[in-house]
Formats: sequence, structure tokens, C-alpha cells
Amino acid sequence: MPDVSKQPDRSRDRSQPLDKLGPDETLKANSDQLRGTIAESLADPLTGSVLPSDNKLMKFHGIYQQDDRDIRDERRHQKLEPAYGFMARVRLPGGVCSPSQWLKLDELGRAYGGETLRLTTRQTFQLHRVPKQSLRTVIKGLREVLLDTKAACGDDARGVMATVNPQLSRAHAEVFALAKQASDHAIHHTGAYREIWYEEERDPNATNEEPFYGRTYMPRKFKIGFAIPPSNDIDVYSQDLGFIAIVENGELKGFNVAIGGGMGRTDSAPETYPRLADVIGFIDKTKVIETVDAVMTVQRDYGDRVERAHARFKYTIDDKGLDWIKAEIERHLGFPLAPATPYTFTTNGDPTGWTRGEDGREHCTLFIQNGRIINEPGRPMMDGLREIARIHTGAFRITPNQNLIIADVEPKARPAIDKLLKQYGLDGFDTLSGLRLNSMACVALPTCGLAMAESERYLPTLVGKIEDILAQHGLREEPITIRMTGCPNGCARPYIAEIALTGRAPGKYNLYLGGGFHGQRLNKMLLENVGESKILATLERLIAHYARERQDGERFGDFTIRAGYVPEVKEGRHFNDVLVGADI
Ligand code: SRM
Ligand code: SF4
Repeated sequence: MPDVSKQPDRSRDRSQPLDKLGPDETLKANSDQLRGTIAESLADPLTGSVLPSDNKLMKFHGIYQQDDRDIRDERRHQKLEPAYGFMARVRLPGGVCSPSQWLKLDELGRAYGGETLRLTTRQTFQLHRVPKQSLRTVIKGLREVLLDTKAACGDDARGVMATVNPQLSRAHAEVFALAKQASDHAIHHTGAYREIWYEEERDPNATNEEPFYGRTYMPRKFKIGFAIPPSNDIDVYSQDLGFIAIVENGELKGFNVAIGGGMGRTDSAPETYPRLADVIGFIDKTKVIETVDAVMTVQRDYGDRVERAHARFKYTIDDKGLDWIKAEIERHLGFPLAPATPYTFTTNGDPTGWTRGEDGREHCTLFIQNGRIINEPGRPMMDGLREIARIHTGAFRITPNQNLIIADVEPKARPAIDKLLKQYGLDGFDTLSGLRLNSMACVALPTCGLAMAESERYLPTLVGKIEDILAQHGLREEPITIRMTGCPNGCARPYIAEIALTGRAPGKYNLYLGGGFHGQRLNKMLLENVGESKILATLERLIAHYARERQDGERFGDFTIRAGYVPEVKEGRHFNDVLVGADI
């Protein structure tokens, strides 16, 4: 067995003495490159759980231990251990998968994932409730169709996002290829995954398994995304490292580079905050991988490894200063970044329905409420998508808004797909309100261990009530972004939405308003810890005012600022301070 203590620890900020590192750093450093005792934990037949240390390490393998919170109390009363199950998140750069991959996921979801699949806000699939003893079967099943869950969670470069823009076929193909390359490049390389999940022998000759990550990986998760204007569907300003494609006459020239985005905050810790990324310059399209390396190196070496709550790249940038960080990135690159090239975003939503690409192929974007794929009475959508996957010869693309594109359809194949969409109730999205089509909720209860309130299971009902208000004021078709999360971590990127609700306690939310329609501005907290009646009463008043006094084409988020409900943020696109007690 290789002596891991001899492997380089390239990831330690020289200013942070080893004995002061946080416990997660020690765990990573002593994990034998993410092996820990995961294999032993999986083999333990006495419990459905794994050791807490293995649970942490399994995140780097894209797998989370959870329990069914709906029955947690009942199980406790019965003196039973919690109903453990595991969430497995697939690594799917740019959200693109083939029909055969879809069919395998469908099969695994039905057999081991509670007969459902979940599309995520970072364009991939999650299976929930997988029993410990079925985890290997699931991971080996994914392998049959060339998928895995590597680095889908953990302190590493997460799933890489890319705009799904179906019209710009050529640029999309090129940007997608770069996103995939960046994902393959930034992924961890330890043999632990193969040994634990595929039960392969350890390579006795393997040394220096992680030349980039060393023994302690990144200080915290690191997120990369590629946007193709005018669509900002990936919310590029929320990424640790965002690439904004500059396309001229259909040809990809290069990318503006944006750094330091992030959503997470903690209600009780004002030193935590969401932050929008800063655009620091332009690179040629041949320099993407070097840029990924340079930016990740700076965060790897200078990110906080003592205080985890302060370890995201956004805090490193604010601590060290943007100019210093930019200079350090350029030093690693060996060349200065060119000045940023102008670009325009117009939306961060998805246009639903059929569109035709430059190459003549057709693409149909389906609205999937909160990404949940499940058979419901009278609407067997999981069955319908399986039938489509059986005849489809193109690709599927998961959008960053948890929707789904049936992509690359030959025009002659379209009628058969249309027929299935109708038959399984997957059509009809053109009758939905502008608010619902632009709504997004995180998973939250019952699987997320951090949820303080409902999200996915509640937002559709709340949207229905807000739709009634909008309809009364003739605004049912108005596209307005609304996002909900069950806690302040921000998994549905709420702090960019025009209306956002983040969970505080069962039935209680913070209400945020004033985000930018295309993801360019953070919102502000208007009300703290309020229930549905207060939320609806507040929105009723604002929507009525908006209907009366909106200017031509004025977005709801912009109006809440012009009308004085939300103060305009002049400098620092970064913070959304508490604004409790606003007079509405
Ligand atoms: Fe997230 C943690 C679900 C996108 C910020 N997120 C979690 C966990 C794993 C809970 C946990 O740590 O125990 C959630 C699992 C719930 C479940 O039952 O599935 C969870 N996050 C999700 C997903 C599934 C939400 C969804 O409904 O789609 C998204 C999966 C994305 C993916 O495919 O990789 C998801 N999470 C995000 C995003 C949005 C994004 O990346 O574009 C964010 C905000 C951006 C950011 O990272 O700043 C996000 N998740 C967090 C955070 C706060 C991080 C922070 O810096 O403070 C946590 C908590 C943590 O890491 O400690 C978290
Ligand atoms: Fe869970 Fe909070 Fe993320 Fe929602 S925002 S999935 S409640 S961690």
C-alpha cells in the first residue's frame, strides 16, 4: 500500500499551521485519499447508516446519508434507528445525457430510488432513499452507461454547468465540449471510487494519486459554470468560477471570466452572505483549462481551512481583495487577462416549447415542476419520459431551472414525440403562468437534513395562490422569477430571484424581493420569519401597485426598487442585508 503521508500536501495555505486546521481538514488528510473506512461501513449489516466520518468522505463520491424526516419522530418513539437512505448525485457536465442513460436512470430510480428521479438546479439527476445495501448496485448500474457520481458533492470541483441554449447549436456544442473537458480535468483522481464502488483491486503502484488536490482537496466546494448570452440560465454570477461565452456571428471567440459567486448564508451569522461574481477579464477559448487551474489553485492555496463557514472562494476574494486575487490568478496563468468584452443577458429562465437550432434539428423544453419526475395519478410523467427515451435518437438536456429539453430531434421524428407528450400529460406548459414557469424550489423535506421548512412540496401551492392575485391584476402571463428554499443555504439560488422565500421554521420564511430578472442583482430581505398570510398580503399590495404603476416592460424586481420597497444597492453587488420592518 502506498505511504500516503509521503504524498504532497500542496493544498495547505502556508499561513495556516497544520495544528490549527479544522476537523474536516484533518479527516481529509487522514482519509487515505477519500477511502476512510467506507468499505467497512457499507459491509456493516447491523445498521442502515455509515460512520459519521465515512458519511463525510462519501460526499466526495457524490453520495449523502439522509433519513426520512417525515417519520423521524415516529421511529424514535418506536426506538428504531432513523429510516436511513442515501442520496446519489450523478456527475453530468452541462446536463447532457443520452436516451440509454435516461433509461438506466429510470430503471435505477424505479428499483432503488423510491420510483422517482429528481432533476437538480445544477443540471443533473439525484436518486433519493437508496438503501445502503443497494448503493453499489446503483453505482455499478450507472457505470454500465458511462455515468458516475464522482465529486458530485464534497470539497472539490462540482458538476460543471453549461447553458442549454438550443438555438445556437454550434456555439452550444463547443461550449458544452469545454464544460465537459473542464469537468474531466477538475475531477479528483483517487482510486478510492473504483475500489469502493466497483470493487476493483487497489493499484499497488499508484503514487501521488491527487497531483492537484493533494491530501486535503479544496477548502470547500468549488463550482464552475459556462453561460452563453443572452441566456444566463446557469446564473453565472452565482458560480465560484463562471465563463461567459463571447460568440460573434455564431462563432465562439472566448470567455469573460467571473469569479467569487456563491449563495450560502446562515441566518444567525451576519458574517456569511451571498455574493455575485465579479467579471475580471477575458480569455481566448483555448485558455479555459489553464484558467480553471489558475483560479482553483489560488482558492486551494488561500481558502480558509480553519473556519469552514468562511471557506468559500467568495470570502477568500473579499479577505484578500479582488485586485490581489486577480494578480495571483494572472501570475499562475503567466499572462494578463484581456479587458472584458461587452455582452448582454436577457433572462435566466427557460423558454418552453419547441425551437429549431441552426442545424435544423428541433428541441422541446418541457416544464418539470421543481425537477420532480414521478408518476402522478392521471399524469404518469415518469412513464411518458421512458417511452420518449425508447424512441428518441438525440439527447436529453437538463436545464439549470430543473426543466428538461428533448434535444436534437430530427424534424421527421417530432410528431411521434408530440404524440407521447400529449398522451402522458407532458404538454400543456403553454397554459402555465409566467410565475410558475419561472419558479424553482430546492428539495428540502423530507430528505434534506438541513431543511427548516418545506420547499419543493409547498411552492407549487403557494404559486397557485400568487397566480390568483396576479390574475386579478391582469398579470398572469407576466414572467416573474420566484424561488424557494427550505433553509438559507440557497440551493435554488434564491438570492437572485425577483421574489424569494427561504425557510426559517415549519411554515415560516424570510421574504426577499428585488432580484434582477436575468440574475444580475441580489435581492433584499423584506420580511423575516413570516407565514403564508403575511407573505400573500404583502405580495398582494406590491402586485396591485405594480399593475397600476409599472412602466413599459418594467420587471417586477426592478419595480420594487423604483417604487422604494427595496433600496437600490449602489456599490457592492454582494450583500443582501436584513431589512426587517419595512413599511408595506
Ligand atoms: Fe445544495 C447542501 C441539495 C444546489 C448551496 N444541497 C445541500 C444538501 C446536500 C444538504 C446537506 O448538506 O445535507 C442538499 C441535499 C438535499 C436533498 O435531499 O437532495 C442540497 N443543492 C441541492 C440540490 C439538489 C437542490 C435542488 O433542489 O436541485 C442542488 C444540487 C446541485 C447539483 O446537482 O450539484 C443544490 N446548493 C445548490 C446551489 C445552486 C448552485 O450550485 O447553482 C447552491 C448555491 C450556490 C452555492 O454553492 O453557493 C447550494 N447546498 C448549498 C449549501 C451552502 C453552501 C455555502 O457556501 O454555504 C449547502 C450546505 C453546505 O454545503 O454546507 C448545500
Ligand atoms: Fe436543503 Fe437548504 Fe439546500 Fe434546500 S436550500 S436543499 S433545505 S440545504
